[in-house]
Amino acid sequence: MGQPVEHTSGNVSGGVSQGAVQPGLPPGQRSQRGWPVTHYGPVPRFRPERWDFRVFGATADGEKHSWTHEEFTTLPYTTVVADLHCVTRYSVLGAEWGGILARTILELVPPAPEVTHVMAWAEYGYSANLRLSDFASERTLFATHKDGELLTAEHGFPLRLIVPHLYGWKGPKWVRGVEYMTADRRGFWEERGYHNIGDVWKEQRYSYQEEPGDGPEL
Ligand SMILES: Nc1nc2c(c(=O)[nH]1)N[C@H]1C(S)=C(S)[C@@H](COP(=O)(O)O)O[C@H]1N2
Ligand SMILES: [Mo]
Repeated sequence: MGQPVEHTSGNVSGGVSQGAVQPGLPPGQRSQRGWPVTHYGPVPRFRPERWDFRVFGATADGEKHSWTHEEFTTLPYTTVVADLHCVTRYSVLGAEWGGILARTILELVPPAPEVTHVMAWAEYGYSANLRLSDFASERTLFATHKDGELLTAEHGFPLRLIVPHLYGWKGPKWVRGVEYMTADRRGFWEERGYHNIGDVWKEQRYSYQEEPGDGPEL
């Protein structure tokens, strides 16, 4: 097998807008009309009776917690307006995401004091590591909706993570859980050449840009 690559398909007919960089666009990004679909691998089928959302690892009480789909969707619903920035340089601007704040999960299942990072886990073993501070951002959201409508399967239904200030790969679609970690560990793309932190405003795209302390040895 060769190196995996991000694959974008569908809904790209609007094309990339030309002209001046819009204010508010992170460096090296251009505005994309429509909403492309970008991921590696197949779209999983949602089976509500088998779906759960798990929080595990270094929880404060040492216990794992899980919600059924029905339970999870009764958690408090919030909206966050945020752009989606793919490291392949397109940005989808002004989306209104609806769902459950990551902070709500942290309140319901507090991490142990020594937790520094989390791993967001999705179907088929896709994963993305985040600093606890990025996960705990007041704008980090487990989204069920975009612009008032349920997510479609290819965009992550029933649940995806949105971390507005990090590149899109840090937000797993079809997310199924969070692991609390007491040390950093690389996720799927972070092991395959993408930056361990992935801040869009610092343009942290690739692992070769990492500085000492940005991530575990590759
Ligand atoms: N499970 C999973 N989630 C994923 C990916 C993936 O390959 N698998 N790709 C990420 C990348 S690189 C981007 S840019 C966004 C794209 O989201 P979209 O397809 O809804 O636009 O999803 C992210 N979430
Ligand atoms: Mo991406």
